[in-house]
Amino acid sequence: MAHSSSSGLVPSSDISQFVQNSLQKFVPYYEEMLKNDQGILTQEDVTDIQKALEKWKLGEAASKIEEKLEAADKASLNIAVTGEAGSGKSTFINAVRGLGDEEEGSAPTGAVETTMEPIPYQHPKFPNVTLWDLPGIGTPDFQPEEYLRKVAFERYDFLIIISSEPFKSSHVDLAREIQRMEKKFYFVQTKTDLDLASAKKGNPGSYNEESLLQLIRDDCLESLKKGSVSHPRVFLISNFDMGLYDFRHLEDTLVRELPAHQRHTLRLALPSVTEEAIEKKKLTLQEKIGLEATKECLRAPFSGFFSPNNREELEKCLPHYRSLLGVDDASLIKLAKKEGREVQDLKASLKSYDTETVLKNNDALPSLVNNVKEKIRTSLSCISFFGNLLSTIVVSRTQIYTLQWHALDTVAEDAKLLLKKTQSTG
Ligand SMILES: Nc1nc2c(ncn2[C@@H]2O[C@H](COP(=O)(O)OP(=O)(O)OP(=O)(O)O)[C@@H](O)[C@H]2O)c(=O)[nH]1
Ligand SMILES: [Mg+2]
Repeated sequence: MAHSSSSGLVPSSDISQFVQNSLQKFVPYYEEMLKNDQGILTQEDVTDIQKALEKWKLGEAASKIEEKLEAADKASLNIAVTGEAGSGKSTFINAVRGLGDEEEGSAPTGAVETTMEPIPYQHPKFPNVTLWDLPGIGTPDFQPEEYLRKVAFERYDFLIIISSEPFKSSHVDLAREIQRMEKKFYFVQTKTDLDLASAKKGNPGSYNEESLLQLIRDDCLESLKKGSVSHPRVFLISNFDMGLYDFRHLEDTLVRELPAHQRHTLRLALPSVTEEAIEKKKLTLQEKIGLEATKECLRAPFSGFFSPNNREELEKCLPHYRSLLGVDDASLIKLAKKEGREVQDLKASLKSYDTETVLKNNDALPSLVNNVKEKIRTSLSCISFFGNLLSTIVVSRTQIYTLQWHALDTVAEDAKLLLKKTQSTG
């Protein structure tokens, strides 16, 4: 038995197995993702794709995936950063964009003439992501409603209210107004490094960082609740080292609370300041590789074969992943300068710059036809769904995706290594 298609005949047993495997793995994989507020598909999308697969409408399932991937790629984000003068708004914006305060395109910091207009700062790698440096709040005649109207609050996906000191009535009044306008907002207390340093100096014997941080958080929350802000979220950070304190929780909260199509962009746009952040970026990119693979495989039976060129593919995807994970040349030059080291010294131990070895390692992986399925299953059990695509006639297409997984793994390991190297000297 065979199904006919525009490009020829496809053995029905292959397609049948493919659809069965997809259904068996796709739904549980996304159930897990959705439970953790992750992924770029919504519950509705997953149901639509499932239904299409059950009805053997493979093209329809592929189109749905394509539509969602495109929406994720095109997603724009507008993030407002507000707070009192000198609280660290501009430094925060620079740090999130991965820029030092002195770098070209960075927001001016320190003693700056306050502007009355929001200033947009585009993310250097994600032009659709804009951070808006808002005029300072807290002047004696501060009117939250008028302020929000003037800064065009409806433009923003969410607002970050920054303070370097305990939150005051101006913060509370602003938050209540934002809440009334049904926008999301988060409180961020900067300069935590200074707070901790002075507490340590004052009380070196009884100093305990974790309990002090908890005390500051509790204090902040209490004063905000007293001001009738419902469910406030407070994050303590240092703009000088986003790898410390609560930045990672802020990052997770922001990503989790965004609509599915915007999560992917924000996760990738935030700086790779911890191993955890690198790992999460990797998972985001793996989901994308998996969905691309699924889409291609669903279409493959009707679009014929192609013969992938591994070297060409690597030369395309390695620089892309290096840029997304901060291991690209520009990032290395910046890092070397900051650390007072040579770029070559940083590069020497990185594997992703050696295309030949990446290629050789990929070739040395167990034979594609027989063992890639196993390899993917063991290296990433949560995405084993995608491994099952390999049991179909689409091996040649899948070869590219296997290579992308391998390239991404290599770059992520490099990013972690670089982080360790710079942390150990920092
Ligand atoms: N120690 C420490 N200093 C910080 C931190 N964030 C900002 N600063 C410093 O605080 C000063 C003010 O920071 P800015 O980012 O210019 O503050 P701003 O809110 O943009 O100020 P205006 O634009 O004048 O309203 C600068 O000297 C920064 O270097 C931080 O987390 N820790
Ligand atoms: Mg500023």
